[in-house]
Amino acid sequence: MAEVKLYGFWPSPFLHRVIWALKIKGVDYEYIEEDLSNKSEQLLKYNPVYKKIPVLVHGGKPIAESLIILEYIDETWPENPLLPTDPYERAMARFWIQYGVDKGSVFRALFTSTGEEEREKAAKEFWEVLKTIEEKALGDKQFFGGDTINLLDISFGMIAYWFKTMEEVIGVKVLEPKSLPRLCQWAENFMQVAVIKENVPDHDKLLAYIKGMRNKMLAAQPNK
Ligand SMILES: N[C@@H](CCC(=O)N[C@@H](CS)C(=O)NCC(=O)O)C(=O)O
Repeated sequence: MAEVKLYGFWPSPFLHRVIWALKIKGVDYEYIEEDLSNKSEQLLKYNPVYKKIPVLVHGGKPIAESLIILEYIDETWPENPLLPTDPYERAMARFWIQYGVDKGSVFRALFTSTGEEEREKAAKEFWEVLKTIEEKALGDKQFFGGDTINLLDISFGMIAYWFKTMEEVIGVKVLEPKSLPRLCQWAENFMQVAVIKENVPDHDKLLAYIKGMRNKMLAAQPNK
């Protein structure tokens, strides 16, 4: 039995976070692709509460929720630390990670927005979230972690590729150099890190997947 197993679904930005962390730490693992329309018995057994991927199984013990998995990885394999060692810096990184979680609904509102007026309103609200992140969390740093990526970069990583692909699907541009210059530069820096660029899905495949996903979400909302 492999010591570390990872259950995932290829387009999931939550999965990619975990893959990046395992690669940064140099941890070998077995990857198991899930069919989310027909979840395996193992997934239901390992994540009976949410029944979602990603799930990391270490020595037979399952851990669910990507951000919890990231902290587990960081504590279990201390080389190349992902969270700052200074308690205050660590608290600040966690504050911003939580901010990203709290603003998930603003992202979802943009993703499912239809009609110009609704889309513009949702785009403005999401822009405000990104501006706050740019000004208050990133500042003039190359990465949220300073000179190298840390757990906050990993948790915001989906902005740099998933969100940009989603912009193409819905026909909106929020992450623009003119209004978010430092965050755009960060997205570029982030995507140049070898472990990140080598572990994101193919752009066209992801684009097609996000298109289909959005259509399904809209079909499930009869008022859209
Ligand atoms: N908060 C979770 C979100 C995970 C999540 O939403 N996973 C999706 C795939 S992207 C999933 O497994 N969906 C299956 C379902 O909802 O039935 C995390 O950070 O791990």
